[in-house]
Amino acid sequence: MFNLVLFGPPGSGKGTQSANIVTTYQLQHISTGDLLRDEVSRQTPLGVEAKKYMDQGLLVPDEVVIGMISSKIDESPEARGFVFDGFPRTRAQAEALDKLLEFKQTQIDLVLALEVPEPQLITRLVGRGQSSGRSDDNEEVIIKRIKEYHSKTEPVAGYYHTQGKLERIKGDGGIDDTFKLLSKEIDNYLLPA
Ligand code: B4P
Repeated sequence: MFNLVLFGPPGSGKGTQSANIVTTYQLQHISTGDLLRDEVSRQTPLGVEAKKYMDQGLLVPDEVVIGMISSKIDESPEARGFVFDGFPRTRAQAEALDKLLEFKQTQIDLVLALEVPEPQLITRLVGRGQSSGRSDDNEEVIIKRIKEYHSKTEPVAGYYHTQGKLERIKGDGGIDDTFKLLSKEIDNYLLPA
C-alpha cells in the first residue's frame, strides 16, 4: 500500500492535483474539504456545525475531521493506497493519522508540499469563487484561511520533515507542469497503474 499526503496552503492546487494523481496511480482520494462540503450540503448535524467554522475561514475541530477520515479509510479495504488531500491540517490530526494507519498496519510514505506565493493563492481562490459559489472563496475569508494555515497547518510540515518524508514542490507553474514535478517524486515509490 502507498499512502500520500498532499500538503499546502489554500489554493495551492491540492484538490486539482489529487484528481490527476488518483487517476494515474489508481489510488483512493480522501479530501476532508470535499467530505465536509458534502456534509454541509446535506445539512447533517456535522455539516451544520462545520459550516460555522468554514464560513469564517477557520479549521473545523480536529475530532470532527479525524472521525470522518477513519470511516472513509474503512470503506476501501482493498485500496492500492490513499491520497490525503487537505488532511492532516494540524499536528493533532497528523498524530491521529499515524496512529490510525499503524492500527491498519500501514503508514504515510510520502508528503508532497506544494509551494505557491501568497498573491497567486489569492488570485486563484478569488477566481474560483466567481464560478464555484463557495462561501469561503471571497477575499476576506481567503485571507483568514491563509492566516489559519500559517499558524496551525504549516507546523505539520516540520512533523513530516523530522520523519524524513517531506518533499517540497514548486506549485506556481501550470497544472500539467506541477503534475510532472509531483509524478517524478511518486514514481520513486509507485509506477502508474
Ligand atoms: P479545502 O477544500 O481543503 O480546499 P483549499 O485548501 O481551498 O484548496 P486546494 O489547495 O485544494 O485548492 P484547489 O486545487 O481547489 O478546504 C476548505 C475548508 O475546509 C478549510 O478552510 C477548512 O475550513 C475546512 N477543512 C478542510 N480540511 C480540514 C481539516 N483537515 N481540518 C480542519 N478543517 C478542514 O485550487 C484552487 C483554485 O486554483 C482552483 O480554482 C484551481 O482551478 C486553481 N488552480 C489549481 N492549480 C492551479 C495552477 N497550477 N495554475 C492555475 N490555477 C490553478
